[in-house]
Amino acid sequence: MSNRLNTPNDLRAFWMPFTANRQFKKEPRLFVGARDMHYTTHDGRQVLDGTAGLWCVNAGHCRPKITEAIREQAGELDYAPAFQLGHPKAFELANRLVDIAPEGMDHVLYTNSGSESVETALKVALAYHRAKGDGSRFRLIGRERGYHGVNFGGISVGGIVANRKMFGTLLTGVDHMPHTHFPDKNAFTRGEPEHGGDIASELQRIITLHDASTIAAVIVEPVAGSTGVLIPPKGYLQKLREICTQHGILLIFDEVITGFGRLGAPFAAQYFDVKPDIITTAKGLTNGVIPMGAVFVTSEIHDAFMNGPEHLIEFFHGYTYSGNPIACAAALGTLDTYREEGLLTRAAELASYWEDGLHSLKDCPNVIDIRNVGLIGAVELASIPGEPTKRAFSAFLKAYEKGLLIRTTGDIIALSPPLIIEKHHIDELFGTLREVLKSNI
Ligand code: PXG
Repeated sequence: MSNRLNTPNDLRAFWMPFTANRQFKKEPRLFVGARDMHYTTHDGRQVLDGTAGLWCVNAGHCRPKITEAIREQAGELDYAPAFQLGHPKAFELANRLVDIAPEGMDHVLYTNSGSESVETALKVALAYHRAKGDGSRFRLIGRERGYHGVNFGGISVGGIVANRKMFGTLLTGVDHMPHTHFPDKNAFTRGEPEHGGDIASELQRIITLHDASTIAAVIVEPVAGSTGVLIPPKGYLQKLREICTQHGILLIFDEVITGFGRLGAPFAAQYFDVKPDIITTAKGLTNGVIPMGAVFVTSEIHDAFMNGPEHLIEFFHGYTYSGNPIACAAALGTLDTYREEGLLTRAAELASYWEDGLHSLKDCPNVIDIRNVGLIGAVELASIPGEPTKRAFSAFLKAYEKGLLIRTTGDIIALSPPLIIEKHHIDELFGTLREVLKSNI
């Protein structure tokens, strides 16, 4: 016992998520502070945040409005039961969210993460058809290389093999569309690729196979993030929308990374001008500071549940922490910060500068593709033969040593800085990344 109490910094007990635990614990990388665009490491170095934490710290770190909102709320109302009771900020926040959402997305359900937002959206979709008396629509369609969190619904509709293969049979009644990555034709495209929009017609093939009357919803990330940044080819999302509409299938946009200004509009639905029926969010909702997600649905979906005796619960779903007061306060502080600093559209102003900086890396060794949209960028590297992921992971470690935080997935480097980034940070980021890529990785 005394041994335990005496070892507060022993790293063994914490089994870290999505981490090479043994490598990490040999050479730990700990952050002990953060402000605006930078982290402070445990050995006292400043690290430029090229990834907004994990795509979530859109307003930058330790922003005063958010910190203060949390502090005040914690002293005023710490928790209110989420079921059959409420508190004012949950309603205020929902109204504020609906105001910035695509027109017609008029209702919000709260969750605690992106994964929970996805489960919630899939359940809403299934229950919606059933509430309308169309209960034969039980199938869910996802996409190869899709990432929709780590819970069972999400990994079932998701298409990242490593996240699925260990976990048994998953949900039944799920099918997948092909992914949209065509490196032979689209490598080094700036923005939306020309080639590949037609692949959306594969959805029609799947519908023909199963019959539309069995399909509840299609879920896609408008820009696939976790798999290594795949930008939708021109016309692709529009075509998915048309096909879903034609067959009475709900279209869910998983905007956990694209939501809250990442592309230069509040949501990707607005950026691409394609309106889904349901939008899932999390991350940027609270600037990553407190776990929280939100699922937006149309009035048509919401209203389909609002029938039967009024004392009965309309939808049997929710979480103890749905609309937690401190999370709501953090989200309101975040929305205030976004509004005051114009952050939900700032990526649009910086996108071309960002794009030029990113594509200037084209001549670096082992770079086989570069992709971008809004304030998202990806640099794909040739794998070391027989050792996939190693080159990008070495780049991650080198960048960290040189004071830059990047993310890697497979042999792809993904970048998604806080939306407060300035041009001189962009210069520094790509300057450091150039040095990393030119070193012997
Ligand atoms: N949907 C999408 C589209 C996501 O990107 C989730 C759901 C799940 O969210 P939670 O909050 O349950 O983690 C995500 C999460 C990366 C990376 O580096 C991406 C995510 C999480 C961590 C790292 O690509 N996306």
